[in-house]
Amino acid sequence: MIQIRTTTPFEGQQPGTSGLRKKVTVFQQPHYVENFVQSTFDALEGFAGQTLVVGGDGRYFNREAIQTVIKMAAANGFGRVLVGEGGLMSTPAASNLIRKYKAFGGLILSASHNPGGPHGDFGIKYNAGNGGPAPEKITDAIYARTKIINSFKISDLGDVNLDKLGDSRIENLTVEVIDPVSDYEALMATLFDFEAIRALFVSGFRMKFDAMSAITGPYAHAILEKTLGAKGGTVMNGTPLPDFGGHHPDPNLVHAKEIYDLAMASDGPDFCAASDGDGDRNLIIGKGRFVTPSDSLAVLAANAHLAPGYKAGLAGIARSMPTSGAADRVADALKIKIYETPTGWKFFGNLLDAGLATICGEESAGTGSSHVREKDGLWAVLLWLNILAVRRQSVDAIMREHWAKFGRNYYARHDYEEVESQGANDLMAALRQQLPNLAGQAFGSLVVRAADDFAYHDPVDGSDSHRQGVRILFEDASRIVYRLSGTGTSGATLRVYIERYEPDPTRHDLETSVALADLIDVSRSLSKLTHFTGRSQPSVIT
Ligand code: VG1
Ligand code: CO
Repeated sequence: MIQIRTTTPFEGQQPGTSGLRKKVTVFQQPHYVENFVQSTFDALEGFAGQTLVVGGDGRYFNREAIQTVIKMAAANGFGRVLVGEGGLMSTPAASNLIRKYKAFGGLILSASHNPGGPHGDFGIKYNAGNGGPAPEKITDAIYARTKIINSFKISDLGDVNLDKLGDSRIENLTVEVIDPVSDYEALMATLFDFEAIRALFVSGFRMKFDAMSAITGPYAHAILEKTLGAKGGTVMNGTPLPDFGGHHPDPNLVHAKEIYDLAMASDGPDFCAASDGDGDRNLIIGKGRFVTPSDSLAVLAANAHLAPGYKAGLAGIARSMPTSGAADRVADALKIKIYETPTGWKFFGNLLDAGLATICGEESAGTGSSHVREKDGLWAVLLWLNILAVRRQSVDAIMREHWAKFGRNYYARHDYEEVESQGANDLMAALRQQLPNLAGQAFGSLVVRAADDFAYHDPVDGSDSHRQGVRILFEDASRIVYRLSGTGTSGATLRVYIERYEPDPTRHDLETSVALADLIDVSRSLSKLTHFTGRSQPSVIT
C-alpha cells in the first residue's frame, strides 16, 4: 500500500556540484533520505509512468538507500526502475543507461572519491534525461523544497531482491535488475578499436588497473581481462567493498600510491591506471611517467582521431577554468574552439548537448566525451590504450613528443583540507578585495597581468555563473587560482592551482616542484595563507 507520511525539514540539504554529500551518520537519520528523495521528485514534472535509473558505487548504506528510493519511486508514480545487480552502477554507466533507455532521469548513490564505511561519506544526486548532473535550476528547486517539505510518499511493501537479475513488481512499478556492465561495455566497443588493443596485449604489453575496491572492479575485469585479453591479475582491488577496504577511493598520488610505486619501478608494467569510488575519475601513469590530468586531457584530444569513435575529429574541447591551458594549445593547432567553464561536470552538459564540444576535462582527474554526460574513468583508460595500440610508443615518449610540439604546462594543485571555514572564507574575501589593485604588481620576477573572479556565460542557455574562483594571471602566462571546494563534508578545503607554461624543450625535464617554486611561494604570501588558515603546507598535492 502507498503511504503518505508526515515529516519535518532538515537543515542544509543543499545539493552541491555533485549532489548532496554528507556523513553516513547524517544520512542515517530517520526520514533524511526520504526528505531528499521526495524533494527531488517534487521538483520534477512529468515522470508518471516513466523510467528511473538507480544505482550506486556500493559504499556502506547503498542497499538501504536504494530500497527506500525504489519504494518511493513506486509511490510517486514512476512506471519502471532500472537498477544495477547488487545495487551497483558506476556513474558513467548510469549516465549511459539513462540515455540508452530514454529514462526520465536517474538517482546515483555515491560520494565519489570520498571515503566510505559507517563513518565515511554518502551522497545522492539526480541526473536528468540527458544523462548529466541536474542543472542549477533543478538543484535549486530541490533545495527550496527540502526547506518546506512536510510529507513523503512511500510503499509499505517489502524489499526488492537486488541480487537476482530480472523483473519484479512493487505497487504499479516494474523493477528491472540488470547487469550493470554489459550496456557500458557495448558502448565502449563502439568507440574503441578493441582488436588493436587486444593485439597490444598479445604483444606482451603489461598493465595494472587499480579499482580501489570501488565500483570499476566488475567493469575492468569484464572489459580489460575478459574482452581485451589483459592477463589475470591486471585488475587490482577489483571487488567493490562497502568501506573501500578502509582506503580513500581517490586516484591521486597520495591515495593511489600503491599503483604509483608499481609504475615507477624499473621492472614495472608499461601502463598503470586507477579510478575512483564511482568510476568517473581516472589516473594515468606510464612506466616512470606520471601524466597530470590536464596533460592527459591535452594528449587525448590531440590523439582522439586514432580511435574509431573520434576519427571524424572533434567539434571542440572544453575544460574547467582551473585545468591547465595545455588543451588550449591543442585546440589552437586543431583549429577548433576551446571552452573554459566553472568547476563541475554539469557545466559541460549544454556544450555536449549542443554539439559544441566533443571532449571535456577537469584537472581533478576527470575526462570524458559526448558518449555520456559524466566524466568517465574507464573511457579515458581505454582511449589511452587505443592510442598506445596505434602508436606503439611508451607513455613517456608520447608525453615528450607532445611537449616538444605544444610546450609543457607545469601544473600542481595544492589542497589545504579541513581548515576552519571562517579562516578560509576570510582568505577568499581578502583576495577578492585585493583584485582591483593587483594588475602591474611585481612578485620577484613575476608581474601580474590581470586578476579577476572567474565568471561564466553559458553560450547555450545564456545563464551566468559568478564567483567561480580567483585568478591571478602573470605576464609570462603563469597562473595561480584559488577556490573553495564544494564537495568536502567537514570544515573547508582551499584549493590552490598553480601553473607555468614552458615552451623551451631543453627545460621540459624539471621536477614540477622546482619549476613552480617561485609561484608556490607567491601563492602563499599573496593570500596570507598561513595567517588565515594556520597552515604552511598543503595536505595533498596533486
Ligand atoms: C571536486 C573537483 C571537481 C569535480 C568534483 C566532483 O570539486 O575539484 O573538478 O567536478 O569534485 O567530482 P570541488 O568543489 O571539491 O573542488 V566527483 O569524482 O565527486 O564526481
Ligand atoms: Co567520482
